[in-house]
Amino acid sequence: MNWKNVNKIIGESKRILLTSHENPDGDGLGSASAMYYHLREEGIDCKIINCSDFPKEYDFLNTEQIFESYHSDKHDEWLRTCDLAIIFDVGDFKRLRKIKDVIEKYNINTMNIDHHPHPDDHPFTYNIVDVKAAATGAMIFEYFKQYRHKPLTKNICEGIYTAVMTDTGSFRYSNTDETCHEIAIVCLAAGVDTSKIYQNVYESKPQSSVRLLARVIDNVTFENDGIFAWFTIDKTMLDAAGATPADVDGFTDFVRTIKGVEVSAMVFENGNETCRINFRSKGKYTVNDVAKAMGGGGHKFAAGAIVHGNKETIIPQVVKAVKASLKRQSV
Ligand SMILES: [Mn+2]
Repeated sequence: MNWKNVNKIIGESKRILLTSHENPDGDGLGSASAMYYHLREEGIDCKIINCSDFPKEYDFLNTEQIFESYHSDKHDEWLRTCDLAIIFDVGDFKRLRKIKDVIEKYNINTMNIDHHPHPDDHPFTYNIVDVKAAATGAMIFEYFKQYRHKPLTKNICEGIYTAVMTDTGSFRYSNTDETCHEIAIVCLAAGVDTSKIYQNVYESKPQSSVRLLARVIDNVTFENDGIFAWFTIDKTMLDAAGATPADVDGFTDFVRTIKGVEVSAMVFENGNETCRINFRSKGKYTVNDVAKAMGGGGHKFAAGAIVHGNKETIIPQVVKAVKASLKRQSV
């Protein structure tokens, strides 16, 4: 990883936009806040501006109101004179939505820091990708280790810890490596309240989400002797539970925890002729090939796609594609 180059480019920039994908997760938000506090100390004018609203469960990262949601009236003047946009954890440039448009409009140089795979013909000025990293936050940690001359502050560590904790399912998933635990040690030493972060992220589920999960659990379908489990959610189920689309986060991970299940899938029909599909694997079978074939992408064991069509047409396609993929990988 060429962090020397990254450091040079950052050092030459005076005004830097930090951003992450729509509906940002702990990795995107934590990486951005860690970098924000670092750059602010370095005297660089920076802002975190995302295309989505800030998710409440991460409020502990936003005590200084450092996260902003994009509004052209409020931000265009500042963005017009940006030297650099650092993009965290994006997977696909399109997932920046309005931020992508404004980056293109003002011709801002882009630095993609990510652990998702990207094609060789990626659209970024600088593409810093490490698919082996458990989280984008672990890459930021590596950069600081090599090029930050002062110890990591508590603010910086809270971001990095959140990134690594959420992308490893609290240090449980198969991507959890030595670096993740090394990061945990450094963060604990810096005074991060790890249990507070855990409670904020994982023990603050809205009742609506749990009511929806109850309906999901009742409707899991098992295929291939229980190796593959899938479920569907539609607008009617969402409304009956008083839930929002954000409430489905983590459901596919949950179904994967069932004994014998190697691959889980969700088909979420959101009422507008599109379905969001999520795939999760315990680690024996890859799932990003299927996601990619459907126009999406992701990691080997956690991937997804957004597909046009209603659930009646999409479900058979998903089931068929996963079964074919399992068969291919079993030989
Ligand atoms: Mn990530």
